[in-house]
Amino acid sequence: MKDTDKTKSQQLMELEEHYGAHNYHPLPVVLSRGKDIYVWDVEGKQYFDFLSSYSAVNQGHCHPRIVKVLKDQADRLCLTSRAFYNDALCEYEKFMHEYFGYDRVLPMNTGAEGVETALKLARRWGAVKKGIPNDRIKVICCEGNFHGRTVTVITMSNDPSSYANYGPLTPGFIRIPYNDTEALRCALDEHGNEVCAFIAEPIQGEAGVFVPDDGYLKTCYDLCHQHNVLFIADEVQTGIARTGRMLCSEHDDIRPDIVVLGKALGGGVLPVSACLADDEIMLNIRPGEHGSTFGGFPLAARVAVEALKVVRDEHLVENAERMGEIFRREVRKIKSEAILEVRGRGLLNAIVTRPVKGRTAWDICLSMKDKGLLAKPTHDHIIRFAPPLTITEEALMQAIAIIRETFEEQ
Ligand code: IF1
Repeated sequence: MKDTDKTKSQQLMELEEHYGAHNYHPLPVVLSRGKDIYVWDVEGKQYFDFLSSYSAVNQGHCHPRIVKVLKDQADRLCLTSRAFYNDALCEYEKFMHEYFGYDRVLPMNTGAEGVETALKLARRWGAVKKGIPNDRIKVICCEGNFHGRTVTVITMSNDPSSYANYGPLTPGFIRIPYNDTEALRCALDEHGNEVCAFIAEPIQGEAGVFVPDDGYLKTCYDLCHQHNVLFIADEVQTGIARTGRMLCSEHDDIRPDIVVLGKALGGGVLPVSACLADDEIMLNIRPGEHGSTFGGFPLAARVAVEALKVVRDEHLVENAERMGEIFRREVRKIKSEAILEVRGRGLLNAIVTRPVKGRTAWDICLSMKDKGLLAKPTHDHIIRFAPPLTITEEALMQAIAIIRETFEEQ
């Protein structure tokens, strides 16, 4: 086909095919604009964004307050490194202390860096505070986890597409079933003296929005503290109001020893991540023992403060809770053999599907795309639905109509 016969989208997708690494298989849509809950492709077609860049766009695309702060700071001071102080980071650190109630924040950039930082904070605490011999320190993690894609982090994964054929992995991890408190109890009874931390997602996102039993996190938290083990909550995807609480851990009324934040902390415009912890954990890493060129840089510091102010000022926690209840109530009414289960909390939801007449979750997502809604399957048969938390009930009902039409057109 001659280029002149191809759409702009087709021409652009071919560029990625020829010049980009093939580490993704995107849905065949080329986006060029975003505003609040909507994105537009290069042909000008409008879509509901029901992925929110995996919960990094909780405040909506190109939020005017966040973009303004980004632009203003970009005209003033972008980057200093941590070799010097700057007026943005100091104020961000105080803001994070007051907003989340932890003594301190350690600023990083990506979620994986945040998780790596949490592991280093926990291992360091295990060595210097708990007195675990350095080469014996263990971390307990959960089957079905997704914590990022660095080599140590993929060591925790039991998904071969995450860890296979990347050479030797990192020692010091014990993996147990998720949502199984007896498995944690046994692991702690056997290895507790050498365990510095237990790490878990309060809801497993990539596993397909796997919501654990009520009380699971609380029981794990109590078991950890009975064995002098830190509880690390990976809130990169579930945090920042996504599940109808500022932190998903709040559903079980626990205060994790280390919280990892990412994604929406950057307001959908920059990679911003962070670890929150109190002095007893945070101050074991001394100057020069951990860091990052961009971690907490002035742009990120200002954007993150505004991103969190928007969550508070626009009551996104409450909206996520209320819209999520409407989503699950309405989608559960859809009559389709393809729907096995509808699950989630707040506006982190998923439909577990089964093929009917050979129609896969991917086919369903392609059909929703044609009708103006973007979502993507995880693990082949589970479709995640996670719109920006700014969505109104009217827009939600329009989106649900697309989902209903797509499933009922079987
Ligand atoms: C991809 C999904 C995957 C995360 C949790 C840490 C990180 C993530 C709970 C790392 C990142 C992203 C990564 C992206 C797709 C998406 C994802 F779970 F959200 F669907 F992969 F599993 N902890 N999740 O969810 O944060 O380093 O990416 O900033 O890698 O394909 P990051």
